[in-house]
Amino acid sequence: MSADYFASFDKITYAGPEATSELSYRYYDKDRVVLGKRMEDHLRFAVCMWHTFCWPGNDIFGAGTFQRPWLSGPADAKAAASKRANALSFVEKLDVPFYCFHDVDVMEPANTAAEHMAHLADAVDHLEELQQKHGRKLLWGTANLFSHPRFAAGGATNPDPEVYAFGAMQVRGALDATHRLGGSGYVLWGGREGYETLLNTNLGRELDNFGRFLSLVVEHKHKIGFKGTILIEPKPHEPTKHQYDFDTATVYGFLKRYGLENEVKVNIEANHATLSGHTFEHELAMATTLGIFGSIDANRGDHQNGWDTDQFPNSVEELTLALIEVIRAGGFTDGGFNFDSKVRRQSVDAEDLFHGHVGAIDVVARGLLNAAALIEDGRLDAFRAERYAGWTGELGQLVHAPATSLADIADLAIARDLRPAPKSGKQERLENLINRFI
Ligand code: XUL
Ligand code: CO
Repeated sequence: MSADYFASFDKITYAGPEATSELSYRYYDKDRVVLGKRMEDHLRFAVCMWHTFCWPGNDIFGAGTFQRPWLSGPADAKAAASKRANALSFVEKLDVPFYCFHDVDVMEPANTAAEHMAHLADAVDHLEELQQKHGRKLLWGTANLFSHPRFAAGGATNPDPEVYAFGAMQVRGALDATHRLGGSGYVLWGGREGYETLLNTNLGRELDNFGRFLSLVVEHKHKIGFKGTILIEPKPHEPTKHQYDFDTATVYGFLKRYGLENEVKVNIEANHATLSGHTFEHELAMATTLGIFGSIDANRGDHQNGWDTDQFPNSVEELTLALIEVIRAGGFTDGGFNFDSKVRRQSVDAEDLFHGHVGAIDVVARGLLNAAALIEDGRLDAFRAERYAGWTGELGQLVHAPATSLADIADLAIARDLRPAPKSGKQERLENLINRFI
């Protein structure tokens, strides 16, 4: 087995919609300018370490199915280095700019806090070299406070302050590493920050501990001069039954309560959005409206399954609707599209990793082109503006005038004998309009 697992693959290039090769981009043309910005700068694609390089293809009924050389031997320093080298080589082959990692994804496993810091430091030295060698960058880093048995009852919401302190050590290490590697952001996904049963849970204590944890992370970020964004990734449940970061609106309430709404933004994952009973575009629109839109984990769920299947995105419609919201948000500042997606357990070939990513990159790029065309067409935005036009008129202004009371508005409705007629929301017309651009 060659040291470079991806040696037999060529770099993926743009070949247009009529391309004959299955491993070419048909829509992602990184230098093409869309709405005044290069596609690469709009979309800021990232490959994730965990699903693509760390997951062996196991599930709860069976062992790993993937033959990745760095996963087949003992989990030692050599295996960790091979994994990192192959990961960065893969990102270069895809010709996308970024990757993302958890501390434990990139380092040799550790048994103690001191060993954790030492092994992470080795990994960061190597990643720094690899970033140079392959010309790739870090979109965001994070710490895994959910896999090790010590975190079964949470990290920042664990009833035991010693586990909290261990988690703080990991986050300090991962944030410092992200800063040193020039990362654009730092993510906290609280997979086990929640509870299983109220019978053993002190909700108020856990929320206060979690708020304190996040405040300490923000304080540390400023102390070390990290200019990137701190991001919370909402998810309603799985693995925990009730997760505190349920969705964007819940996270906003939490940030407000602890005075962090101007310091922390959200990393929105498509499959988490649908698990919380929302659409992907709802979560994006809510984050933009609340001023906390940061970054995206791109993937999709399965219409029949109620769990986080993390499949590669492949719906042009879903991505078109999502990209409309990203454009309305003014695009990313330091966020990007991280593929928090994994190939299926039967997709055992190295080539499957390319098919997954190439298709997903193209579907997002197509979403961008469609959304830009819809916005340039203007009919969608014009209808929405027209629907709310009354609010720029006399009555709308009166409602918002500070001196106006509820009684004033009620009296006006009586005095003017208001008999407002229902108006069509034109949903079917707008749905048809979207479909004409897909
Ligand atoms: C889990 C998930 C994580 C975070 C990073 O559902 O999305 O991979 O993105 O911890
Ligand atoms: Co994610």
